[in-house]
Amino acid sequence: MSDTTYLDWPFFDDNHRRFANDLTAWAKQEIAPLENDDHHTNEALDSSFKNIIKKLGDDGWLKYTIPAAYGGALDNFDVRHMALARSILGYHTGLADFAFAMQGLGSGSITLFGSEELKQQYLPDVGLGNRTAAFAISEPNSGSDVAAMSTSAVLDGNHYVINGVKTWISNAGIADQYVLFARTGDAPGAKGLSAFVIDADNPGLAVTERITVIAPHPLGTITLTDCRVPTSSMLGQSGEGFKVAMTTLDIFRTTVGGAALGFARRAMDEAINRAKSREAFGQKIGDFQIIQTKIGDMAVKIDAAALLVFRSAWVKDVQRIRVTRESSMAKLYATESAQEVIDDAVQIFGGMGVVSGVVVERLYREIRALRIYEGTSEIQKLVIAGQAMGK
Ligand code: COS
Repeated sequence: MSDTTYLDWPFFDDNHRRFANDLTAWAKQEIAPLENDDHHTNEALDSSFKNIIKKLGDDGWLKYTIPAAYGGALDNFDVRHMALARSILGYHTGLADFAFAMQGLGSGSITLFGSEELKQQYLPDVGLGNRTAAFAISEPNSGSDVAAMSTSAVLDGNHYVINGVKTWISNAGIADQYVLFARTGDAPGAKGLSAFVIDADNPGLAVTERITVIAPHPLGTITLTDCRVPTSSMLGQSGEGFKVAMTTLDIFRTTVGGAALGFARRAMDEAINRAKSREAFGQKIGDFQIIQTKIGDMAVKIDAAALLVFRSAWVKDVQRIRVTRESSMAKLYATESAQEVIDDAVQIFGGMGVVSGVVVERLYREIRALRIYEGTSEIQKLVIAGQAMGK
């Protein structure tokens, strides 16, 4: 049983504690049995993923990804609820964490920058799980360097005509709508970008590739060919796209740290059970100090990561200020340390740790992408250095 004393920290109020306890009980009942679902084909993966979204939607958990005015559970985004949710769901399966996360990331820019009409149109169904959301920013030649994107949106009357390719897009092929970033202006780099919301059934949008990754989740490439979207589907103002993307990522990077925490806690629990049951040289391996030092390191890393994640969430929720520095620190440390915790758990399992289907083997694959998506660890260090040096 995981340590839950972190819930007593002053970052939380009783609503968070109740939420965490209720979601933990629900996830044990509804998500834990799905841990070993078959994801070997895209069909099996998609069906498992849609099942999870439906469960999360039916039982009200997706309401924490949108504001109350549009059917959400709380007046505003509460990063602490979202980070707790990702941690608790991620403890059981990366796919459940990911389903929750994408509803938030994929609709977050609409919540933050959308017109009233767009919010009314999209958010209620996202919160119910009736519509699946996606966030399309990366391109074949523009991942970390967002400002180098080449997808173009050209004004034509009261429409924009979008052409380009977006890749590594989570939920490609499953999503009902995409928040998509494109170049609208002559201004160079970050200044010429704008954000749009585009329906998946727009005839100018096609899913042109499905990408298979080490920890299965729906991922692919979309191609926009003379894709016409009304000017009213723009999020924020023309030229504000980079700000829309970065402001959204400032919120969701903290929750990536939350997911990493869930993976790390699971790995530590698995490692402790293994240490207490596996015998070698005439005693339980957990009686050897060399194993105990690994467990000690895991516990410290997990608490340090939790402090950074919930500090960042608290600053955003309570102080309501920009958290670029705090969210980058939370994502960087929580994902990197979770990778170390999981690697040690695999080591404690020995040969069993690399057997397909064993939990720590799955976690070893699950954690890897978190050090890359929504800004690599190297990008987080640049952002933190920029903030520290007063850039
Ligand atoms: N919130 C609001 N505005 C921001 C911001 C933030 N977090 N970060 C930058 N901006 C603004 C800056 O203030 C600047 O505005 P002005 O020109 O008006 O001053 C503008 O955006 C450009 O900022 P800058 O040139 O300083 O860019 P940065 O160096 O801050 O950002 C990195 C560059 C590499 C950090 C950024 O592109 C990034 O995070 N890349 C990774 C993207 C990513 O996560 N890719 C994966 C796809 S998402 S799954």
